[in-house]
Amino acid sequence: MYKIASALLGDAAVGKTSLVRRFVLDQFSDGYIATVGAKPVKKNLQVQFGGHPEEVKMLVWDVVGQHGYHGVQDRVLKGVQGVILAYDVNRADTLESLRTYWIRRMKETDLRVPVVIVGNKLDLYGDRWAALDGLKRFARQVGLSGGHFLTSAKTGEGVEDSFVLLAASILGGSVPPPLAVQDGGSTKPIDPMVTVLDRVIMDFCDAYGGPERAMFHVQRETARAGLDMNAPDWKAVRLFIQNINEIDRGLRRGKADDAYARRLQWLWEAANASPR
Ligand code: G3D
Ligand code: MG
Repeated sequence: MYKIASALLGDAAVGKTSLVRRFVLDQFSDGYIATVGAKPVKKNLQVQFGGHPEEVKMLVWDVVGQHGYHGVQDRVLKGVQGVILAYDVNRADTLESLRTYWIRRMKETDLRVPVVIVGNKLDLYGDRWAALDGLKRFARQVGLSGGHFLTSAKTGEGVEDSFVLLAASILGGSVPPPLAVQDGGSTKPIDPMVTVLDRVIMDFCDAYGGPERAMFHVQRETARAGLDMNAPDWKAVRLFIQNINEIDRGLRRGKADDAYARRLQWLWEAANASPR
């Protein structure tokens, strides 16, 4: 039994959570809920390797797509052996983001692992040949030697194939050449409130023994605080800080007060940097 860890990266709403859901549960549901932080999802699968089928336990991190969560995104990337980069074939900007943001994140964490690119929501796109053409051209431009697929989380087309190919590439163990990033490509300005929330989440994860244990609480407490990851409002962030402080208190009384003060200070600084 092989154990591998991977991450699914790409802009908000391209369909990452839906792809994971299709892959793991073979289900699709409408209803957008922004992914909080990063969610670990596991699936056992069979992969052809060395001429025979191998049992593989695959962990997929469903990572928040909003730009600016560098702490969460980079932390997850440090522990993975492969990446799926996802975009929406109906939104050209989400393909461009792979180059200007997501491949850059991989570079900045020195990640040299197999990559599969998927162009999702094919079911909504009229011309599959044009879509495939765009995907191939992009793969060539960034120097991707691995694989690429058009997918639909809705119909299921291409989804399993993408994950299985990634798993096989990881087992294969070859180190691919680095992907090309856009030189000096400017990314969109980052919401300071996103930066604070990212910092608070990582601080909590460190206190709580790492993201795999902590993210469950982060998920629950952001929901309780009514926090929108894509556009966090400072009042909701403050409520979130209060909520996780209750958890910290139960965990390590002595240090909880320091952590609370530190996090409120970050929030205060950011709120003053950007009056809203
Ligand atoms: P994210 O995790 O990348 O942010 P989600 O994206 O998986 O939450 O999906 C965002 C929206 O796109 C959801 O719809 C979801 O149902 C839809 N979606 C995801 N994949 C596909 C697909 O392959 N085909 C179609 N037609 N829709 C897809 P809503 O409507 O809830 O915003
Ligand atoms: Mg999601």
